[in-house]
Amino acid sequence: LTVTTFGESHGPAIGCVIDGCPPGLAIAAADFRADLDRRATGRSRYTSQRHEADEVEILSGTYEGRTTGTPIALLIRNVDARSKDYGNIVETFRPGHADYTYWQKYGIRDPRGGGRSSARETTMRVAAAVVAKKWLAEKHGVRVRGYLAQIGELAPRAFDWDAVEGNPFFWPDASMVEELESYVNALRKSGDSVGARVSVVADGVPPGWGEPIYGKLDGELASALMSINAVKGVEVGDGFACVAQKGSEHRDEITPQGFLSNHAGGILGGISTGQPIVASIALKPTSSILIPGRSVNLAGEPVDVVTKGRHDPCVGIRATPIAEAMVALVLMDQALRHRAQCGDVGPVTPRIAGSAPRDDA
Ligand code: EPS
Repeated sequence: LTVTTFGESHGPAIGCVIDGCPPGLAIAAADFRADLDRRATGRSRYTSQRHEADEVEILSGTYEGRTTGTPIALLIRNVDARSKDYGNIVETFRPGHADYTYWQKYGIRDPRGGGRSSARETTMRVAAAVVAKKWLAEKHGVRVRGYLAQIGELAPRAFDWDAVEGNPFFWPDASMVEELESYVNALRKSGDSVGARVSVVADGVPPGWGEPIYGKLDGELASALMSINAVKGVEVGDGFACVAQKGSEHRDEITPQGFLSNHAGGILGGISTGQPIVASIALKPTSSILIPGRSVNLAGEPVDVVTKGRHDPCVGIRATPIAEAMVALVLMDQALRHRAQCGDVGPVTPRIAGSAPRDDA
C-alpha cells in the first residue's frame, strides 16, 4: 500500500492517492465524515478557528461504490484560507517552524500558512486511513483507536475508552474534562502553547504481521508516526520506560492461558504477537504563539516574531485521529505484505490464548 498526499494549506485543494488497496471494498464519500470531523479545525473552542468543510471528493479507484484495485484519488478543496492573517512571514523565519529548513533546502517556499509543512496536510492522512481502517476491520476484525494520554503536566487519573469520544480532547477520564477546559483556556489567554502525548492501540492484529529485519512492524510504525507534524518522540509498548526496568519485569511471560503482560506493545522481533499493538507519540508545543521570539529575516537581521492567526494552543488535541491514521496505514500495508509472502502458511501451533487469532484460523 502506498499513500502520497499533495497540496498546501492555502492552495486551492489538498489530496491524496492510495495505491494498492484490494478491490471490492465499499467506500462512499460519507465514510470520511466522522474521522475528518474528529481531526478538523474549528470544531471546538480549543483548536484553531479555521473553518474547513473537509468534504471529500472521490476522483478515482471506485466503481458503483466499491474499490476497483486501481489508485484511489481523494480531493478536498480548501475553503477558508486567509493568508493575510499571517503577517510578513515571507520575510522572516518563524522559530520552531520549517520556514528556515525549507528555505535552505529549496531556495523557494510557499509561506502562506506554512504551505506544505502545515498540519493541514494531515487531513489527507486521516482520509486515506478511513480506507485502511475499513479494510482492516472488515478483513481482519482489527480496530485502531487512540486517546490523548497527556497534555502539559496533566495526565488522566482514570481510564475509560467510552469517555474518549465524549469530549473534544479525546481524554479517557471524563472527571477531568472541566479541568482540561480551564487549562487550555488559560493557556490560550497566556498566548503560549504546550506539548502532548497521544497513544494508539490496535486490537485484533493477528500474530505474524511485520518483517524480521528490514520493515520491522515497530520500525515502520516509528517512521510513520514520526512523519506527523510536530512529533518529536515515538514509543512502542513501554518505550523509554524500559530504561528503568529489569528483564524479569519487562519480558512478557507466556502461559498456556495467554501472555501475562504486554510491555512489548504487541511486537517481538519486528513481528506482531497477536496482543494489542500499542504506540505513543510526543508532540511538541505549537510554535505559532503570541509570545515574541527572536529570529532573523531574509537579510539575516535580528527580528522579534509574534505569530498571530488561527492556531492551536496544543496541536496534540487534534492529533489522536492522525496517529490512529498512521498506525492503520502501516497495519494495512503489513497485512498485505504478510499475505503476499506467507499467505499459504498453514496453522502453526501452539496458539497463545487470549491473543488475536492467526489470519488462517
Ligand atoms: C496550522 C496553522 C493553521 C491551522 C492549520 C495548521 O492554519 P492556517 O495557517 O491556515 O491558519 O488552522 O490546520 C489546518 C488548517 C488543518 O486543517 O489542520 C499549522 O501551522 O500547522
